[in-house]
Amino acid sequence: MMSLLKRIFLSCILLVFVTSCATIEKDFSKAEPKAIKEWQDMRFGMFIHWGPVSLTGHEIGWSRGRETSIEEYDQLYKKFNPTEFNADEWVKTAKDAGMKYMVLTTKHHDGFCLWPSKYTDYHIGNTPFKCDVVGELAAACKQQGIQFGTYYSVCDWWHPDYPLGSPRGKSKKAEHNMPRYFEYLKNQTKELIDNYGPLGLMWFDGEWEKPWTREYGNELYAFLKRAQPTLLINNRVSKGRHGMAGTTKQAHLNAGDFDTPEQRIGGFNRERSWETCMTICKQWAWKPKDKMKSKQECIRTLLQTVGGDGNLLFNVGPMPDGRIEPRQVERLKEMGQWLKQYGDTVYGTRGGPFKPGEWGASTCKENKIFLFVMNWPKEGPLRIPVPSMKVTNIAIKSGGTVNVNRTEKAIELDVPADDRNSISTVIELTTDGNALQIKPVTISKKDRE
Ligand code: FHN
Repeated sequence: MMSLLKRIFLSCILLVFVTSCATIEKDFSKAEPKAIKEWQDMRFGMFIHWGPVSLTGHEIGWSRGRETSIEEYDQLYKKFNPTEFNADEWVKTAKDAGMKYMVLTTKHHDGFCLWPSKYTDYHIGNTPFKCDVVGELAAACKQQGIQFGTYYSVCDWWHPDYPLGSPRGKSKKAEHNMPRYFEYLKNQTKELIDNYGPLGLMWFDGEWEKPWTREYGNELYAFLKRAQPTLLINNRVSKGRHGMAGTTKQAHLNAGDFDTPEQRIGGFNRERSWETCMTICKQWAWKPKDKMKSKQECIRTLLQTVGGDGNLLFNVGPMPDGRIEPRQVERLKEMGQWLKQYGDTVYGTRGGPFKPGEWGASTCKENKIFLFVMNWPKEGPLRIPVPSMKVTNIAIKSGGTVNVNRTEKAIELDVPADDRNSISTVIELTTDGNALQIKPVTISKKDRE
């Protein structure tokens, strides 16, 4: 009798253990659906890479021990006095661009903190400027209705406890203590939530180096989600990121709520949230006379990204005096003007059903499909495959006329040359159902010829 009871008791314990493991396993790719939906609907955010390194015009983190000696780099903060910094201005620039959220490098690979952290002296409070940049930006975002997020680098080439140093994380530090560094990292990230939260998202980076493990990443993810359940955390918190493609391998094992393709537009994917991060110039941090993307390239990058069902995190690198370069502000304003006219084709939409390609891209919302035609066939109309839902109306949103011819297999669209928009001709299809139900299709080259 006793052995039977004992067996039943033990099997109950085993069942509870297995279930709880399964539950813990399941949490890793879990973000609050409402938080992810609201973030996806925003579609467009500002990335900001800034710190004392802007005094040199070289790349943040990477130039430490390369273009700038480690000794010199680590003393830059003593000269950092960006008196033109105005958080309200930065947030206004983001809003004028049509951006709905912002992510600031609170600590990059160089270890310098843009907030007066109580866990280190290497922070903005010990510069001539003293101002709590993170705090002022968080407050300005709240006041102007922009969601605030923080970038935090897992690798820290300055901190004595993190095992690797500059240049490029190649040098080993004599004395290091990774468990103690992990505590420092947890304390700082919790400090960011406690002092400036609730945050929209926490954007981790620098996860690729050996000292960081999947276990650290998954523990950190769970720790921060307990601190703020609505927080979104990118896939670079753990070890699943596949290089610059930014996609997650083994999502059930690697924590992270969204993928992070870098300096490229991610592939069409409605199954897993993703966000392309890209520079408006070439360098992440400010560089004098850096090459800046044209208006057409900036807007098309946004449309190709949202057409693939992704968000775009578009980066500026403010100058050492605290201003965002006027020419970058102007470029962002041009994006905002386009979004003022066509924002309803971007915000709150989903990518597809016509997948992005050489021709252009498309988005959809309820019974509307928006086509962004960027390259017309050399001759004849653009042929789009007849979607698996009736198209009840076709109209051009970007002015002029659109000539429509329907065949059994295709809807042929043609717009007179004078009515074609050099950035994107916008055409609206109305369907007799929810366009999101239409199976995504590719517009192949032969469709276009
Ligand atoms: O090394 C960083 C780089 O400086 C920059 O912060 C980008 C932004 O996504 N991330 C890393 C490179 O993948």
